[in-house]
Amino acid sequence: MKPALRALSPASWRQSFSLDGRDVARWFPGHMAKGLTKMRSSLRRVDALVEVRDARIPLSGRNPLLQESLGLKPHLLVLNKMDLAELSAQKKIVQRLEAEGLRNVVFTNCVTDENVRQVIPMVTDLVASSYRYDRQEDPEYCIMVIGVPNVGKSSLINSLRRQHLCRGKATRVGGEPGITRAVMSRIQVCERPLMFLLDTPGVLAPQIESVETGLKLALCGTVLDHLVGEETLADYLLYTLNRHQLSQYVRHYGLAGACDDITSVLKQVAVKLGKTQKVKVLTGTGAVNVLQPSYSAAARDFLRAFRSGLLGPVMLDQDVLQSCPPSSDP
Ligand SMILES: Nc1nc2c(ncn2[C@@H]2O[C@H](COP(=O)(O)OP(=O)(O)OP(=O)(O)O)[C@@H](O)[C@H]2O)c(=O)[nH]1
Ligand SMILES: [Mg+2]
Repeated sequence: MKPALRALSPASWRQSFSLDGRDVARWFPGHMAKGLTKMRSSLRRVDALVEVRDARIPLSGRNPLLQESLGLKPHLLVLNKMDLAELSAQKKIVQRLEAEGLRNVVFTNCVTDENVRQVIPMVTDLVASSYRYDRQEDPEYCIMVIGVPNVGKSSLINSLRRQHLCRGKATRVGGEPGITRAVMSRIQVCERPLMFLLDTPGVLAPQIESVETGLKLALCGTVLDHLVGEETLADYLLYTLNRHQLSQYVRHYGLAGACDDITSVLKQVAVKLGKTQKVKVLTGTGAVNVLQPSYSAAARDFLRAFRSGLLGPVMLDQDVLQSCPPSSDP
């Protein structure tokens, strides 16, 4: 009988992910530092900040640097990509954010525009309650959209324009981090009230808090995959799915069972998808080409399937949430 997968029992699965030797510092490209300097200098012109985070990492997806240098303005937190997030602990997430001083939070999906209509009323209320002077004298709102790369900042701007102006795209969107490279000019998103948004490039902190936080950020596509290594990232994804008992990947790829060994999983995925590569092998009679599974192509497919929601919704910050002190609420 062919052993399709080294199907280990969950009891023998990894309890932690081996992180040694990974240099998270290299994941911070230079253009981000420039973006941050430009954002600081544009800060005077803005009435409030809209911070966008990936709803799958509502806590680890923060950039402490942004809060430190831009945190003096009224602040709305948009937890975007809610369609990809497992939100059964939504109340706990909101409580935890409140404890960090983030009281204005909205969950959105900028592809389907879900909850996006709540953003402008929340921003106007926030501005009205934060400034002493009468806004009637200053009918324009200028808001800066901030966040780590690839969380949907530009998508939010486009979604707001669809909702309030019935107009199309004003700013470029893409599946990779680093699509927006410069602090853009003001983009109108609403007529009444007259509101302009400044799109900004995604900025990661040069020192990511821990390698695990770095891997979560990478899984959500905030750094280029090759900087981390596609197979490493696929391994962290497998470890995460198994730890959260999410076995949709087994059905998606028609595997024999859940497994904690990335080499076995990628081999099966490559064979199922027909992703093979020619490799020269030296034999006694000379070199011959043999077809081998392409582990890197399988890793890319595994990551793509996860990021497009095909492996089911996840909450990557479950560990951080579980480490919360119990709520004092009844
Ligand atoms: N599933 C899902 N995908 C989304 C959502 N919002 C945005 N995206 C996708 O996420 C990717 C990144 O979106 P962008 O709007 O370019 O993100 P950004 O934050 O502006 O990225 P940078 O400019 O690179 O910092 C794109 O492929 C979007 O289509 C959402 O709510 N759900
Ligand atoms: Mg952008």
